[in-house]
Parts: sequence; structure tokens; C-alpha cells
Amino acid sequence: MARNKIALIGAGMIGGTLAHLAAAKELGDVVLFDIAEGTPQGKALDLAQSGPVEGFDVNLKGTNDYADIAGADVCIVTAGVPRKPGMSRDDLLGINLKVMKAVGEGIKAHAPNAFVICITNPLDAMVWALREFSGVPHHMICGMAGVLDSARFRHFLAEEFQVSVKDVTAFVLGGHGDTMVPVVEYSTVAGIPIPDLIKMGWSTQEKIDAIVARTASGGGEIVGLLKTGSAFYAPATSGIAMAESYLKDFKRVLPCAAHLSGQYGVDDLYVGVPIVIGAGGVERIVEIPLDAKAKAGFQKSCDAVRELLVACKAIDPSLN
Ligand code: A3D
Repeated sequence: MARNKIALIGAGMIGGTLAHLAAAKELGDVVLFDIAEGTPQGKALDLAQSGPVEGFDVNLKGTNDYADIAGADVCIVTAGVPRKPGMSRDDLLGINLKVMKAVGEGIKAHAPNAFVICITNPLDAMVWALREFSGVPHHMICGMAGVLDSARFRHFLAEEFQVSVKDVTAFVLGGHGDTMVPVVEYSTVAGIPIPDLIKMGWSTQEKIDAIVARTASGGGEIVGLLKTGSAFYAPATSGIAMAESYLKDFKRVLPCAAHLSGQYGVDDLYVGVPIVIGAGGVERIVEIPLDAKAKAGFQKSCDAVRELLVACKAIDPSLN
């Protein structure tokens, strides 16, 4: 059986970490692409030299030529710029939209059959724009944000409840960022929903509200600490979980920015919802009933994403 090929577009902090994880898990041969000359080549060589120690058998190649991504099974896109302290994700829109155009054209020309995972911010708008520029079918592209947001929520909840992160499940909906909607009724410890855990005296509503707020600003907390860029370990591991579910047909149920065509009453928008990722790409959108509060939060989140799409179309009229 031929090895899978994983193209990582953007060889910065997340791109390099994605390459390390993909190689260590032997998901396939890895091509690291970047416009910065030397960066992808240097990272690929460094990682290849960790192979004999770690014991993984994959080829790693760094390149500045899109032709090298030809035939990729998966493309994970992190090309662009990250936030610095004081910046919102939306401040990145102008620069990263131009990057999505170049990347989309590269994918269209060389890897049109790949399953594409976008990580570049502002996520929900960039995945929409990348789809427009690349022309890949809607079910073959989605954005990574919910897996990371729910991992942050799970980490904080496990700390609060003093239990293993493995037994905490968390449910988040909506756009990536301040308008994301953690749904506590569907977040559990070993199947016990958080509202029941509050009744059992495991925590208080005030503490859970504080965790919800910390989760929504979880990326900004890390930007403030790092000062030179944004989070990269947890974002990379989240992207790899999505890629692995596609390559191995795991059919995992993961919160991702996926194309909605009527589900949740939303049309032609990429926004975070639970989806099933398998060999068919985005195989199913999971539509759950929401209470009035979650519905209003989701609506607000969708409105914020829609505003960004208006800004994208104003910057690049070819998107109209
Ligand atoms: P960074 O380390 O700066 O890497 C970005 C790389 O993109 C650099 O190596 C650049 O040279 C490269 N690049 C720039 N323009 C192009 C281009 N036209 N073609 C190819 N490569 C190019 O950033 P990072 O890896 O820390 O973050 C990457 C992106 O992910 C940023 O937009 C972040 O905001 C975003 N991000 C998203 C999440 C989500 O949860 C959605 C989390 C963390 C970061």
C-alpha cells in the first residue's frame, strides 16, 4: 500500500509541530511548504534526523515550490501571520486573505483532491475564502478551531473537578474566538453533564462561568504570555486529530468549522459545529437541539463570521 502524503502549507510554529507529530505517528510522508526560503528545508532536515532516534520511517521534504505538494492526501494550512499582544484575530484578515488566495491557487493546481484543513486565522472567514480560492468541494475542507477550543475547556474542567482529562468531554459551537459557545449541558465527566455535577456539589455555577470565559479568551491568554506569537502545540495536535480521522476513516465526531447549508438555520457559512470526519471527508453535520441561550449565542457567533465575509469581499471583489 502506498504511503499517504501530507502537505503542510506554512512551516512556522504550528507547521513545524504538525510535521513532527505527523512523522512521529507515521501518518505518511510529509512535505513542508513555505515562502520563506530555507525554513521548510531546515525544519524537514532537522525532523528527518530525529527519525533514527524516534524510530519513524517517513520521508520529510521542505520546499518553496507548490509542485512538491502534488498528489497530497491531506493539506493542512497554517500559512499567514499569527497574533501579537493587543491584536484580535480579525486584525489578521487583510494579510491572511491574500495568503489564502495564493495557497488556494496552489492547492487547485497541484492537490485538488486533498482533504484540506485550515488553521489560519481569522479561522471561520479564512476557511471560507480558502474554499472559494481552491475550488475544493465543501465536504473536503474544514477549519480547525473547535477541537482546540474544546480541549482548552476540557483541560480547565479537569483541573476544576480534579479528574483525568480523558474522562471529560466538552462541547463547543460557533466561531473561533470571543463569540464561541461552550455548551455546558452537553459537556460531561464520564457522561454526567456539568449542570448535574454542580447539583452534586462538584463545582459552582460561578466557577463554571469563569471557566467558560477563560476558554473563550484562551488563545489571547497564551499570546499575552508568549509575546512573540500564538499557541502552537495544542493547535497542531488538534489539526493532526482531524487529519488522522480522515486518513484512517475513524469517523470521529469533532467540533470543526464546516460548511452549513441549512443546518442550524444557517446557509453558506463555515462555522463550528460537530461533524463526522471519515474517508469521505466531512461525512455528516451533527445537528443538535439547542436551548434559547445557546441558540442566541450561536446566532451572534454566525453574525460575527458573516461580518468578516463582508470585509473579505470588500478587500477582494473576486469573492463576490
Ligand atoms: P508562524 O509561526 O508565523 O508561521 C506562519 C508561516 O506562514 C511562516 O513560516 C510564514 O513564512 C508562512 N507564510 C506566510 N505567507 C505565506 C504564503 N503566502 N505561503 C506560504 N507560507 C506563508 O505562525 P503560526 O504557525 O504560529 O500560526 C499560523 C496561523 O495559525 C496564524 O494565522 C495563527 O493566527 C493561526 N492559529 C489558529 C489557531 C486556531 O485555533 C484556528 C490557533 C493558533 C494559531
